[in-house]
Amino acid sequence: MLRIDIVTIFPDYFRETFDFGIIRRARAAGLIEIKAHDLRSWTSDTHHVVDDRPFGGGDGMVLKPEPIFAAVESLTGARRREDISDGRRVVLLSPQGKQLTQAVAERFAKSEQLVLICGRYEGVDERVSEALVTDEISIGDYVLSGGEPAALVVVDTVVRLIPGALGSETSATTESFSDGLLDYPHYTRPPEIAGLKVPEILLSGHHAEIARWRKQAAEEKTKRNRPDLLRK
Ligand code: 9D3
Repeated sequence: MLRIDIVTIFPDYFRETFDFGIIRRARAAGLIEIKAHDLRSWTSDTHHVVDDRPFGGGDGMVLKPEPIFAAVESLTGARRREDISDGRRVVLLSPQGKQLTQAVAERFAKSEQLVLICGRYEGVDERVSEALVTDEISIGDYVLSGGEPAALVVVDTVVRLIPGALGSETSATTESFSDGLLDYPHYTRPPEIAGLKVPEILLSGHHAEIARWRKQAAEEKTKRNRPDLLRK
């Protein structure tokens, strides 16, 4: 059983998503428990303030450390990274993080608890990343307005790796990225649309030739769209 706790100032952002697709299936099968928590519930002032002005000046606001430390303590029992037991991960979603990869997701999928902290505003007080989180993760080189969409991406990639979560679909380990190439092109009926035909070979029933065609098509597509994958 994997327990996922998301710490956010927008818990409602996640509400519907837990009731669809892979997350719903994994919850129903008892494989995961997932909850979005309001960071403001760990404030102690009457106005539930979670942000403050940056020391040293500059634009925008910074997420205060105290509510985040309190959230992690109540969710994990730990006040600092070194007290977080093996099997628990406290993940800060931030543009300054290491990029999420399939290998990172595979490690996360083996844990018993994932606490996902969603950054907001200009950033999060650096002491959170220095002393509390086990992993600081970005989902890629583009600008989001906060960590919430990134947390959803992490949850989706991780949950589908849990044995049983994919149901009848093919096993997660035999899929795209495991051989370092993009997937081969897929076709279904009809055999022709708008003058566009399905490659003849796929209708032939020659399984060995089909496999060879798919390998080559995957390589061509990878070269065109993701040459970086071939250089590694
Ligand atoms: C445009 C403002 N930026 C430069 C001054 C800094 C900035 C602060 C906060 C940029 C983005 C964000 C909010 N983003 C995230 O919290 C975030 C994120 C992302 O933006 N891209 C990829 N992965 C992630 S994970 C969290």
